Amino acid sequence: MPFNDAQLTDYVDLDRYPIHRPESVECQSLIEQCHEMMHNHCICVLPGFLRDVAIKVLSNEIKQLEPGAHKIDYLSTIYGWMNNAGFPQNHPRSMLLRRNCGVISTDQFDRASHSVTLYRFNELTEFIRRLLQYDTLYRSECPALSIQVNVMRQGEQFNWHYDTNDGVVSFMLQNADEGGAFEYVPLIRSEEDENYTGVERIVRNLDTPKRPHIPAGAFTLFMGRRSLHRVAPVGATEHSRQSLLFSYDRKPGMVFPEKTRQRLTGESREPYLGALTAI
Ligand SMILES: O=C(O)CCC(=O)C(=O)O
Ligand SMILES: [Fe+2]
Repeated sequence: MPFNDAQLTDYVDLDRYPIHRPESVECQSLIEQCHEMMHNHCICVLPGFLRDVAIKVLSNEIKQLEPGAHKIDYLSTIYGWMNNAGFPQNHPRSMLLRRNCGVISTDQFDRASHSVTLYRFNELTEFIRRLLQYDTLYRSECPALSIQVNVMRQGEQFNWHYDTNDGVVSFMLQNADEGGAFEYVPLIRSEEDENYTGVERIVRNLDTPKRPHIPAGAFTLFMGRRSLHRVAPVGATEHSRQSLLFSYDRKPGMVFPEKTRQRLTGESREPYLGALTAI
């Protein structure tokens, strides 16, 4: 596939997912199905979204960058946006869970890379805007995290947490041979009720989370603000698990907070106790 002059059709299976014709009956029905998935499951998985050749070039490009990935490894609260001081030792607000993972940040990609090229297709942004039913949607302009790749090898995990933004878009590029499943519990919390009992039962393996099948090449849109989720520990595997994450916002020029950038690309082994917790 040529680097210059790349077309959307080189990456996305437009016969199956005609996102280039958003007003067409076919695309309207696709969007409707996606809304239904979001409504019923808080996640929309579109298998076969990327063409096989695109999976290959994206995955290879990321493999080249893997040796330079930021290595994060620290214990983190589930409740990163809150002040978690003063809770009893065994309470979910006091739990610290391991997050060890490789992260490739936006600045590590060549401007002409396949990952950047895919991110910059306006048709993709517009499709996601329609899925989220926002009036406007812009690609993030964060120099570090607008495009983020999680690369995970044996023994690595991205433990239970909530996202602080809604509607994270990811492309699974490579699954691990064993482990590394994306697991989640839809709408386990609300703004009124944290449901600590439910959270504790999940973290202590007393309840079973959902484990959607997400094959390589799938497009995923996930609502993670109220749905507890994790990437389970990766088992024995020849290849790393690679997931490519794209960020958007309703307003132009979105940049992630410095704290988020530090925690995802920095070297600190300090536990993350929460944004508002005095250390
Ligand atoms: O790598 C993934 O599949 C998702 C990880 C995740 O939940 C996150 O980065 O917030
Ligand atoms: Fe997440």
